Parts: sequence; C-alpha cells; structure tokens
Amino acid sequence: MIVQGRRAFLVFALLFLAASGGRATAQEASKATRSDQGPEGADIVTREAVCRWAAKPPVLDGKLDDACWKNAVPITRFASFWDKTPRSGTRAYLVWDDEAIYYAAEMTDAELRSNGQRRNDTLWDGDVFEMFFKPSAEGPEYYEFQANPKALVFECAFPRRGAYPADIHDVPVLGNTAAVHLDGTLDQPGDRDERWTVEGKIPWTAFRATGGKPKPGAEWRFALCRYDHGRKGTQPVLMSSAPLTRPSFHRHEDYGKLRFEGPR
Ligand SMILES: [Ca+2]
Ligand SMILES: [Ca+2]
Repeated sequence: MIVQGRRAFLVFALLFLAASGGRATAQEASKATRSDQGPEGADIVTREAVCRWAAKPPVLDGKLDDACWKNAVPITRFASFWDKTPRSGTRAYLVWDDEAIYYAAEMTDAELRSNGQRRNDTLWDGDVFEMFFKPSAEGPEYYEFQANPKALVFECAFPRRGAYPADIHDVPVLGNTAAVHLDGTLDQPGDRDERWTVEGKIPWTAFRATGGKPKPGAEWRFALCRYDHGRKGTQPVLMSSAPLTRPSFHRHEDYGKLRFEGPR
C-alpha cells in the first residue's frame, strides 16, 4: 500500500510539473508563497479578525487608553498586497456593543497632511483611515467610512460596486463620528511628524439597508485601509489590511473576514 501510494504520488507530481510547465513554474509558486509572508513567516495581510464586545464604550477623545481597546485584538498586518509589499506602522482595533461598532487606529506618519473642509469631501487627497464593511458575502451592498487627521468623516452606503452617488455630499448622514490625536504638526511641511491616532463610532443604524446590528458569531467581509501622503509632489502610500489583488479598496471579493464575538 505504501509503495503504491508513493508511486501514485510520483505520477501525480510528474503530471503536475508537466501541466504547469515544469521546474520554473514550481519555483515561481514557491517564491510567491514566500513573498506573501513577513519576516517570521507570518502573513503580510489580515485575512481574519475578531470584533470583540465592548462592556463599556470608549470615550471618543483620540486617546486609546479605554478598557475596550486593551481587550481588543489588534489588527496590525497591512500591505499593498497587489505588489506584495508589507506596510508597517498601523495598529487598528474594532469592537462593538448594542449601539455601534467602534474603531481606533494608531498610525505612524512622518508627514501629517489633510484634505477637505466638510463631511464627504475627498479626504483621500490627504492622510486618511478608511473602513469597508460588507455584511453579506452574497449581497452586493457594502459600506465605506473614513476619518482624517482633522476628524472629518466620509460615509456612504453603496447598493453595489460602481453605484457612486451623483452628489456624494447629499447622501444620508450615517452617524460616523471621529476624534483624533496628532503627534506632529498638521499641514506644516518641512518638519518631521510622528503619528496620528483616530477613534470613532458608527451606529448600527448606518447599516439599516443590510439588517443593522449583526448577531454574535456573524461574519462580515471587511478591509481597513490607509492613504499616507508624504511630501508634496510625492505619491501617497496606499495600504490595506485585506489581500487586495488589485489597487482598488472597493475590491470586496478580496476582503478579509471579521467575526463578531460576544456579548459574554
Ligand atoms: Ca478614548
Ligand atoms: Ca502622511
């Protein structure tokens, strides 16, 4: 049986090599696997994450000293996965309770820049923290939320991808609220900044179109993303927690899974 098994395996392996064009392809496959991983063999992106229950909601002041953040599982693996580049310096958190999902992120940033004057302006022309949530894997609806270093927010419920509203400023208020703390000088080029921290809240009413608050154990698709703009005239660094195969944050078929845990 063992000999037969080994022979069958060899035949299979030879067939595989023949079908895949031989040695070069096998080497490429091996290389691709290695480059998906960080220094300790860890994945460079976040394919699965947990949203823990908050016994007490955070105080939205941009300081992450609340008990719920200490209890949360940090999301730290971000990358521009489309070109297999890990991007360090982001530590994000998601927790929930009966009223809302709460988010926080601490982001290293050497040049703090902002864009926009009001809700739903093009915040991504400056530094921005973005969140994408897709409650149902099957349904087309998904949501985008953002906050920038001025605590300006963006929020939009998309009935499907490509259905961008004619006037983004006219879309219903969903209740995304953010507070920030800056360790550096905003929109003052020439000096060196350190980081910014955002802390915010999205009430479950924002997700009305897909049934609102999830049940404990529910699994949503999600991506946390950043634009980090450097000095004027340079291209921003784009990164995501999700294994996006193309540089589009709206590529929800590539999103990671977020499991809602609790209440306990
Ligand atoms: Ca706080
Ligand atoms: Ca920046």
